[in-house]
Amino acid sequence: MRNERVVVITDIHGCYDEMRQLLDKLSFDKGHDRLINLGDTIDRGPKIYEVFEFLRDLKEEMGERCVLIKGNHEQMMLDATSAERNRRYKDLWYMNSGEKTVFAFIGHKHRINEFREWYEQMPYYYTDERFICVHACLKDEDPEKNERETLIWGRDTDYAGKLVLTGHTPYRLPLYFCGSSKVGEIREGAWGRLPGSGMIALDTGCVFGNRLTGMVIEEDRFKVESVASTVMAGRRG
Ligand SMILES: [Mn+2]
Repeated sequence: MRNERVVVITDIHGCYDEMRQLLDKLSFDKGHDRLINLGDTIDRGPKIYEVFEFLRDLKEEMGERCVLIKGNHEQMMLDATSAERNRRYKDLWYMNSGEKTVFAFIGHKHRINEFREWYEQMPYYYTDERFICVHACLKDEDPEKNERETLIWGRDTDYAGKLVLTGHTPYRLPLYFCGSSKVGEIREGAWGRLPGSGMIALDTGCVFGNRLTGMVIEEDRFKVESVASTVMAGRRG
């Protein structure tokens, strides 16, 4: 759709209040905009269940205009709660704050296992004419030509293919990478022209006490905004 605004958020990790504040700051309109979340909705933060409920209801209302991409944390949860219940997967998830998610759901009289299918349906990437969205990174600009590990866990920054929007690796500020030598900070609150190639990294470590950052795209222009975290600084990883 030609005039559809695209709103991109990432790495919410249970930071419900900051997510709501950021969506307001980006003038998010669920009746008309497209919302893309780049994954990692669960684990670590204070209001994991509230984030789930909010995004589930939005997806219900918005349908295809709400794109919820899978991050490594959703993947770890799905692996840990699958029928095989592999001990190694459970250990990996719990080492990455999985218990916090388990207890957040129990605190609301639910088990996260009830919603496995909802999380399972999340795609690994989303492609638009202008950009690609993925949780962690791409090596090849064709998402299908990447290993799943790259899509959800990768930390490469030397990508120079078609523009990709990512989260996963927290930086102090939103950054633009292109190839092995180019890196620059993205200034907030100002409209800029959408680059054709490279990588825009939007995770600014809200759950670690820094900021939650999002982006709005209109035609070939974009703007980045952020809100302060209310989480006390903690362990990184
Ligand atoms: Mn991640």
